[in-house]
Amino acid sequence: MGESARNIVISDEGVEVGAPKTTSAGIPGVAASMRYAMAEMGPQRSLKTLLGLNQVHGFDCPSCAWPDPEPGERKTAEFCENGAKAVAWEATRKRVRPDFFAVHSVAELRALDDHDLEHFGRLTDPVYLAPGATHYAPISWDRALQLVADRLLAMPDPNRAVFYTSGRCSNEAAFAYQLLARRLGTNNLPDCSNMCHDSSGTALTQTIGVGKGTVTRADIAEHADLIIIAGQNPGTNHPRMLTALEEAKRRGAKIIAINPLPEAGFGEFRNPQSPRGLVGRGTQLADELVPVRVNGDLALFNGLNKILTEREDAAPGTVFDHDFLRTYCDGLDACMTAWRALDWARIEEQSGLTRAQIGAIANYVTAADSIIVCWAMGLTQHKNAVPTIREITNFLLLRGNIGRPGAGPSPIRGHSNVQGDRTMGIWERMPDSFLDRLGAEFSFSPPREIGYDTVESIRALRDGKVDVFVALGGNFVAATPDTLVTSESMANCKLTVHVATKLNRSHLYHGDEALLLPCLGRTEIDEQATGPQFVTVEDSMAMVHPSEGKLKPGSPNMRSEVAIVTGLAERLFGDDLGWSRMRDDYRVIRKHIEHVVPGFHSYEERVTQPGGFMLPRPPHDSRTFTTDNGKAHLTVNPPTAVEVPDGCLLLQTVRSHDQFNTTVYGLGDRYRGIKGGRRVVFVHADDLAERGLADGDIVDVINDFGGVERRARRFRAVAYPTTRGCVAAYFPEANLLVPLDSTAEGSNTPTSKSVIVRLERAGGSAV
Ligand SMILES: Nc1nc2c(c(=O)[nH]1)N[C@H]1C(S)=C(S)[C@@H](COP(=O)(O)OP(=O)(O)OC[C@H]3O[C@@H](n4cnc5c(=O)[nH]c(N)nc54)[C@H](O)[C@@H]3O)O[C@H]1N2
Ligand SMILES: Nc1nc2c(c(=O)[nH]1)N[C@H]1C(S)=C(S)[C@@H](COP(=O)(O)OP(=O)(O)OC[C@H]3O[C@@H](n4cnc5c(=O)[nH]c(N)nc54)[C@H](O)[C@@H]3O)O[C@H]1N2
Ligand SMILES: [Mo]
Repeated sequence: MGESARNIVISDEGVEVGAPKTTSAGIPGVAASMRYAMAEMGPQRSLKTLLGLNQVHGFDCPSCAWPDPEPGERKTAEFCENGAKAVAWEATRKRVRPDFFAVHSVAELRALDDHDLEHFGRLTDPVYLAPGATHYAPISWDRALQLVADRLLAMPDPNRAVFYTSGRCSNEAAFAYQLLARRLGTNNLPDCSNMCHDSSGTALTQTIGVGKGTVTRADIAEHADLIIIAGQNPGTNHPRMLTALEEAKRRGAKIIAINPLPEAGFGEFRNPQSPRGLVGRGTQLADELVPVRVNGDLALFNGLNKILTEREDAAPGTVFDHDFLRTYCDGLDACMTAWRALDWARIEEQSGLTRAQIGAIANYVTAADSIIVCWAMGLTQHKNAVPTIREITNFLLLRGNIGRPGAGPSPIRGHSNVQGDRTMGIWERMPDSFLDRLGAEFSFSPPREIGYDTVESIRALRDGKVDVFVALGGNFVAATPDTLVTSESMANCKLTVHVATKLNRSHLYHGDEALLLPCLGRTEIDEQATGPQFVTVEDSMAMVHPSEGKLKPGSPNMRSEVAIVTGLAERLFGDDLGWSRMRDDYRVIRKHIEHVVPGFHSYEERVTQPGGFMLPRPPHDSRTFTTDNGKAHLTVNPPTAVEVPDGCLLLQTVRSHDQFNTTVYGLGDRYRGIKGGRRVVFVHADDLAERGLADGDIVDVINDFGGVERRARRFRAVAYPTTRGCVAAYFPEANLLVPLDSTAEGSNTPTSKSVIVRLERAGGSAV
């Protein structure tokens, strides 16, 4: 559809709807990032900040986990539109000082939306909400940390504390934080990963022995013949990936996007880093856009593997890599038997695709020597997410697409250091080998009982089993499912504590007492007793590198995450594990990491080399599979799909182009043609018509899981080219529809991409 084909319509709710875009980046992208930077930071600060972004001696972008190019190949402006927004958002000159809280009560702030809350600016000083108080009030760091320690020590059982982490914190802060929790005696370390790539970690560990992807940026840009991108919207969420895809296209690689939405990032890409991209024609990225039904990927990959099996049966030795399968894998026979027996009618129904459409993908597959499959939340947030990703592993193993250039599984991570936080031990179920080494390094006995993940934490909060809730970043209340349940449950705590850069909804749903502790962000200089410190992070491709802020801290009273965590630990335990030395000199923490975490030998030396170093990933490095028997496992994953009752639709919750998770930069979604509002639901025109609805109608979106009505009110229906029967709305506005008790089997990730809903015309009559 051309951009002028649909008139701009302003709905009752103030949303303007235009046509979805078919091109990405280019001048509009540059203009959008500059507008943000100037508004938040002004000209000089913008220049200084943006030019330090993702450079060898600069700081790591706080946005996504996409890797940087090799040191010599980085551009002066090595950032994307959305990275620039993330940086501007953090480096803003706006401040939330204690007098702000004197004026605005918690109740008053609750009435504001997520965009407004963060827009007030950076938190500057610790503030405390006393029992029964209506306003946060200033408190000294000393009293604040002592109060947290007192409440933690007063608990009858360490498991009555929950320590949440969001994926932005550094390796050093994460390591100190998990050490504090375990020294206290609990593994209650839920994190954003529980809602994100846990299904990937689970499936990959089961099949190839390591819960991470096995490819590098160069594999995508320089080596792969075919790149399949399933359930990921890189144009918005990993924009620098488009540059790597462009490089791949220009040397002749093929790209297939599997997605119920025709995302702009798969169309023509105008690279903002090259003159050609700014003025001339761009590069068409996707060769095929496969409009899968939401949650249809397990059926789709089963169908694909079935076709490959049939072609192998017809001409033995021509399709599968038998040498590889014999040497490195087991489970092939059972899989082939299962694939041969599959029924096409069922695959077509579940995937929403015809046999011919899946056959067309198979043609690309057999023509490609090396294949990478990339994926993100479109695959991980479903009930059958783990088997879906196992089936993708099957698909790759069949043709030996792992552990060689240009081939392998590539879960594309979300938060910039979410992968590193896991490596550092932020996990409710770290293996005994890690706990043994941690105990030996610090001469204590870490707890062994599995802790709460995110969903279990909410249940425990709801059931009154948590006294103290601490969050190192993130926005627990807004990011998690069943918002109404979660927000109410927080009131069951005695104390809630948030270490944060900016005000958000979670700070307003609190326990009997609450604390907000303002921390430094990535962009800022972190000065400790031994001088300025850098921190380290791990990207999606397991590259570990330093990050060093360049800006003067936003307030003299902000502290680094490491200083806050170690400061709390000292008040809890005295200086028993050398907490003060860790705070004074982060090299001390890195030395401990070197002793405890595999792959970090000579950490200090290697991480300060330009570009950092790559962590070992045995399948990538040497086709070694650290499973129970040393083989990569092919597994039988019978196709399943969510059954949608008559009249209902399957809702997926997505990110707009103008947000980072619950951080809402602006009320638009340029690529999908939305301006000035976020309460929209994207529905196929025929699905609207079938319900007697039309584009522009205002509807309630309702989920009835477990016999409980969850109603998201007054969304503007947008007629959109999504797959029939599938609808989309934005996260976090739609989170109140995501049932807490609907989670992925094997990973317990909330099923944020398969919510069964019905639409009702707002104000009453059912449709
Ligand atoms: N600018 C920006 N960057 C970000 C983030 C952000 O919010 N803003 N968030 C970060 C984080 S934490 C993460 S985890 C990543 C998320 O990155 P993405 O996973 O790209 O994020 P989503 O917006 O959830 O997009 C999901 C995509 O999957 C598709 N999809 C939905 N259901 C299905 C399905 O059943 N099958 C298939 N094949 N596709 C489906 C949707 O149409 C959409 O294109 O991005 C990271 N980067
Ligand atoms: N319905 C639905 N729900 C989802 C998803 C979905 O696709 N659909 N996606 C899920 C996914 S993939 C994820 S990762 C989670 C995200 O869940 P979270 O990680 O909990 O949420 P964020 O929105 O990323 O957190 C934003 C807050 O982090 C704080 N912050 C920012 N920078 C820093 C910093 O440097 N240090 C500290 N201490 N704090 C900082 C700010 O106060 C900001 O308000 O949400 C999940 N929820
Ligand atoms: Mo994520």
